[in-house]
Amino acid sequence: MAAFKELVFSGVQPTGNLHLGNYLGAIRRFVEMQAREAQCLYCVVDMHAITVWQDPEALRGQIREVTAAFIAAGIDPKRSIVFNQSQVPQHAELAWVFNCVARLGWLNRMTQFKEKAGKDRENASIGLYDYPVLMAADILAYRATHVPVGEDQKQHLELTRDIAQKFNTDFGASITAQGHGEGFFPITEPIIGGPAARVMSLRDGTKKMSKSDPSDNSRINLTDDSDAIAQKIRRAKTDPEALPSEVAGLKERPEADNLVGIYAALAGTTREDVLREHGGAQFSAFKPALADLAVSSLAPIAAEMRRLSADPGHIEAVLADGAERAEAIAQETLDAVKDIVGFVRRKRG
Ligand code: AQP
Repeated sequence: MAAFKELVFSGVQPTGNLHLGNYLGAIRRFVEMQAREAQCLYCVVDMHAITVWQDPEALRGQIREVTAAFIAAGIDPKRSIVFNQSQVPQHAELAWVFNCVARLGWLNRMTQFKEKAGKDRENASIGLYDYPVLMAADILAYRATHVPVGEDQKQHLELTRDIAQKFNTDFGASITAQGHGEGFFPITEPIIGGPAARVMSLRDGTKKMSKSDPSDNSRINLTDDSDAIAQKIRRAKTDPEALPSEVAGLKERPEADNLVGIYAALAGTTREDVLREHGGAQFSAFKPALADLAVSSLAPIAAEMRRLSADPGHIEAVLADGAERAEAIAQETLDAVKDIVGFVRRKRG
């Protein structure tokens, strides 16, 4: 592998209903990262998806759909490595080692597990509980230095950093003895931010836009056509006031704040700039402007996703090629981890 200064890793679950939040908070940032002096790996995290029930036939389609969304949004599978997690067994293998590094108390603090398991905690899968440890393995199998994610993943990224730190400390002497210098795993930097780090539901500005929201009107799906996008924005919940002229005026106005944030992210600008232009406007004027912007940004992606999805063979070839390239990097890490931990391993070549 060519020596890159930065190694970028991120993933998206193939759990259906890819939406504007996934696009603005994650996928579009993945595309931006390609322009940096970095090796980027973008993963369809199917092993994470099965922590809650997935219909097998639907799952296969969803894996291809997320891959198509990556490419349609501008990820170049020749420059970046695009693959699905289950084709690279080193993720699961490293997760086991990390299960023995991470502490129960750390996982007990994970708010996403509490939200997803809800009241029926006893009935949640062990995979759902262990999700953040597998996520740490996804990232650290490539010793990734940067991870672009939405704000909801902040706590999981902190856990990844804790696991890397503890591994480096616990095995410090062995790491040095094996010739790896100071720390073996990097303390990965999360890349979170911008006006759309947390896109909210169009029906309730206090709730995250989410794939699993039963109301389709709560989100703009990446597969929505122009009419559906415009209609969902028209119907989006708002308050009766006009837009303020300054960002401070969006406080306590979650729906207005959300729509202004979406506009800013789509236009590649800031909330301040949007309010400079639209401050004082009623939603009856702002919503059509937002709808036009959303349609012109998203409709070409949906059309390209449809075109790519018509050729599943091509998508599967992209994933196979990506898996092979990803595995070569991950295997190097795993070999080193086994030596550091003290396993006796089969020597290669
Ligand atoms: N609303 C959001 N705003 C900004 N970023 C978001 N992301 C998710 N929702 C938003 C980011 O998208 C990336 C992929 O997310 P994921 O598919 O791994 O899982 P998720 O967060 O579980 O997606 P959902 O839509 O929220 O699904 P459910 O309904 O199952 O909870 C991540 O970088 C995430 O931060």
